[in-house]
Amino acid sequence: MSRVTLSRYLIEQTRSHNTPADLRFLIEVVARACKEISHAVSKGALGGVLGSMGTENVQGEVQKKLDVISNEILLEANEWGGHLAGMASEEMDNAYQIPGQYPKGAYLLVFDPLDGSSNIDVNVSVGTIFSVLRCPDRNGESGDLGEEAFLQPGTQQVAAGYAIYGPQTMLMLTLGDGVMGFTLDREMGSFVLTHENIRVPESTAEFAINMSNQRHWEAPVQRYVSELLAGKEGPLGKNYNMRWIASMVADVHRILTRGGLFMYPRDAREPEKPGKLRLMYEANPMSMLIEQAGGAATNGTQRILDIQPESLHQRVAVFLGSKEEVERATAYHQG
Ligand code: P6P
Repeated sequence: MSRVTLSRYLIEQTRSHNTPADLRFLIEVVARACKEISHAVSKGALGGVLGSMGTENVQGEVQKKLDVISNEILLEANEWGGHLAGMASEEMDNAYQIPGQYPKGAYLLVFDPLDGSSNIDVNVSVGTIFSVLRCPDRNGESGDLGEEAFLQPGTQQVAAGYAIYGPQTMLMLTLGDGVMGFTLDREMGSFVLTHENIRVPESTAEFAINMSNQRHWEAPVQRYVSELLAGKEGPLGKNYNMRWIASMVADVHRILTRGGLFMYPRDAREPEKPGKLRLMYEANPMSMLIEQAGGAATNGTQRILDIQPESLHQRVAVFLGSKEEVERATAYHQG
């Protein structure tokens, strides 16, 4: 069978599921931007782009040169096409306004341009995470797009995905009709469909958490992780393996590929924060992908996609992956 490129997949989705042409165009533009980011990331030290900018983003995190470069690539690729009403990014305090000389469109694009960037200098997989929302009807308003237009629960996403820059560059995508994986053919410059209708196994024997934070966790997480570590002799009656890459895209990609449970719980280090990861451009897109692949995603007490955002950069606790373990970890929070 001839290879199905991303473009062909999107055209066929349009025919079978009436995917709007400007959504198809949006995905194509984001994919092209991810190819450019992949190219910049792969240069490493040869590209003079490793290391930090000496600045901090709105999260108070040190900005890597590639964080800023990746952010600019996505903005420049998307601002002129007429498919977006605005953009928001981990790297920018406020919503990005489409410049006046360009037409505006129906969608909002929210992204983490380079997730896991602390791993770049040590050559570990990183990625770009993106989420697509419809822009609410502006009732003829013409001024700047306010943050409130973006504050929609994850159930409102019309598309979500990530690119992972690893041994292969892959694009994982859902338009709400399952999860598809595309591998970048660098010779042709095309993303080629290599993984159709990805499914997360319902059960797993592998979990991912940063164990160094154990003393800071709340009681339900302490109990649950101790049971995982107790293995066959413990209440769960089986041995578990552990992975922690400290790059959400890489950890989630493993879970989409072979199952598992990813956890970043809230902890006592910053009790005023509900977690470390960001809702709008990390947890929501990843949760849509995981649910579309048959998995589950909660913040310990509720489905992540149901959370009504209150601010653009708000954080959230994350338990996502194989349904059986997400449900168990969540049940322990019910007391
Ligand atoms: P820690 C990367 O900075 C990130 O946002 C996620 O990609 C990753 O899962 C997490 O933080 C790692 O956090 O505290 O283990 O360094």
